[in-house]
This record gives sequence, structure tokens and C-alpha cells, in this order.
Amino acid sequence: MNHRSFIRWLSALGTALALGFTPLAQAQAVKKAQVVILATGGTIAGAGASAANSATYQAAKVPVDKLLASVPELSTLADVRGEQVFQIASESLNNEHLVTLAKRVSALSKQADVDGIVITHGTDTLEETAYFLTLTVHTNKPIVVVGSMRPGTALSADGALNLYNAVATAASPTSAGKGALVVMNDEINSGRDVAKSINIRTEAFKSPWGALGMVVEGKTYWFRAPVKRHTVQSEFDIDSIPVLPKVEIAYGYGSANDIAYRAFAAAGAKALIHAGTGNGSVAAPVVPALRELRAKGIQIIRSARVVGGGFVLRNAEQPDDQYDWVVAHDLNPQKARILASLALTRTTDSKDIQRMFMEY
Ligand code: DAS
Repeated sequence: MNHRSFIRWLSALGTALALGFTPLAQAQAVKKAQVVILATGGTIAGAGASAANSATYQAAKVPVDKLLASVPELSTLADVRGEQVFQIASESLNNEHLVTLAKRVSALSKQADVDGIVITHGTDTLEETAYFLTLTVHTNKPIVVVGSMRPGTALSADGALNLYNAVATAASPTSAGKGALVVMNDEINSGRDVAKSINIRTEAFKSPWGALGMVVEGKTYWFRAPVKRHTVQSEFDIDSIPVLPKVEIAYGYGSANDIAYRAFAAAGAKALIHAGTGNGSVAAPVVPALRELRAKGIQIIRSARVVGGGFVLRNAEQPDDQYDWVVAHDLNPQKARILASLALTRTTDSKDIQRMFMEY
């Protein structure tokens, strides 16, 4: 090679290195994300007697390895491995399950060989788990909760594509730093906002403030980002929460009475979520009991049975300042219960708890 050719070769090599076209860089460029799937049960692991059974089936039957094997296309998206954390229908999940799951997610998120985490989950309480994870796991790595409305045995089952989309979302760097996400029916929703709003249709999950984005053919498309505190910005950390204080929910309705509130208090509830009519209204026969229980140190938090799209306004339907009550803002009763439990691990000051309901 003469001098001129050597200079040309050196210049080409320099360009290739600068553009990252070395064999190692190319190998790294195609290195797949490492995604862990934590299976907890639910319909996505369900099985029905026939393909016509889209709503009659047994939840929590299919183990995680069979779940992964049923969607071989996952391997085109990421290097995926599975763990069976629980195998239950999510209506039966309790606080201890929440803490166990969140601690596992937190531990995995700290591992260098984990880029994203998917949790397969029943749909009934999926919104509660997703909110709990967004409040307590300190990571920017994608955490994606996914379920299905039909078992895998049904005609037009939705679980396989939901799982594929969830892995695609967890594998995408664009999903980082957005808090826990819920992927169902092609949509990416915030774990904080989303709620199960229809009981037996595939488009069951809605966020009153709209989806964050969509995932289509393995790619994520974003249209907005969360504004509430979550994950690394949260003052709650699962790694320092051993037990969740007991918080209960009672419904408001015509002819309501105070029996449930008093019974919950007698059973040790540290806070009561009132799922009020309208703007979190409290029926006159119930007010004295709530004031009495507040005086005994139990937190009273006004949410609303009205489905999302608004929020309970402080001092509107009730003199919250005078009664020293908290309003749940836009959180539905079941999400208010999650935040109240966590709040009580840090404070019993109702003004500080109200701050938390405005920030998370
Ligand atoms: N029972 C429901 C649950 O496990 C089934 C489902 O929709 O996932 O939440």
C-alpha cells in the first residue's frame, strides 16, 4: 500500500469509527433490551372451556413459561425471561401481595441486566397495582403492567397482542422516566390515571385525562407525558415500607348510613375513603360519625363514586377545613386508598396528606 492509499484507508477507518460502524459497535447497536416478565395471574393467564367463552373462564391458570411460549414473536423485540410471582385473580390481591411485587420490581430495576419490566396482571385491580408501583419503585426504567379482557382460549383473544405490545413498550428507551405504564388495547396509559371503566369489553381501560400514547406493530408513539410525581421523584420508597396501614372504602348513595364507617374504624382502619355521590358529597346522617372518627385520629378522605373526568373540590360540598378532612382530588376511591395507605407510612398530619393528594 503506497503512502496515498494508506492515508485514504486511515481516513475511511476514522470515519467508520466516528460513525460507530466498527463490528463491536454494530453488534452493540443490535443488542436487544433485557426484559423481565413478572406473572401474577388474571385473565391473561386464564382458560375457558371453549373458544366461544370470551367472558366465562377461569383466571390464573396458565404459567408464565407457557404464556411466553404462546407469543414467540416476543423474541424479536427483546431478550425476555419470566418469573411467576403469584398465580391469582387480581380481585384477591391484598396489601402484602402489593408489597411483595413492588419489592421484586424494585430489586430487578437495580440490575444491570434488566432494561425493562412487564407485569402480567388481572384487570380487576390492575389500576391499583400500577398506581402503587408508580408511587413506590425508584427507577427510570420502564415498568409496564398488562392484562387482557379475554382468556387466551377465546376467539379474538386480546392477551397475546397486549403482551407483545407491553414488551415492546418495556423494551423501548422512549418509555423511560414516564412512571408505571399500563398497556392494553393498543394504548399506553399512565398507571396513575388509568382505570378499568368497562367490565367485559377489550377497550375497558380509560384515563380520564387521555392516554399517553399508542404502541403499534412493536413501536411506541407518544403524545403526552405525566405531570404528577412518580418513581424517582416520589417520597415513598418500597425498599423502606414493611407494612401498609389499613385503609377502607365506603360508598355514598341514597339512604346511606354510618354503619360501615363505624365498623371499619372498630376494625382498625387508620383512614376511611368516602366514595361520595357527585362532588364527594356526604349524606347528612353520615357527617356526625365522620367528624367523631376524625376526632379519634382517623383520616377522612372524600373521593367520589362518579367516574373520572373531574375532581373533588375542597370546601365545596363539605367544610373540609373546618372538619379537618382531606379531598382525593381526581383520584377514584380505589386509587385514593393506595395513596392514603402510603401517606400514613410517613405522616398523620392531614395537611401534609392533602399535599400528597395534590402532588401524586
Ligand atoms: N378476575 C379478573 C382478574 O383477575 C380477571 C381479569 O380480568 O384479569 O382481575
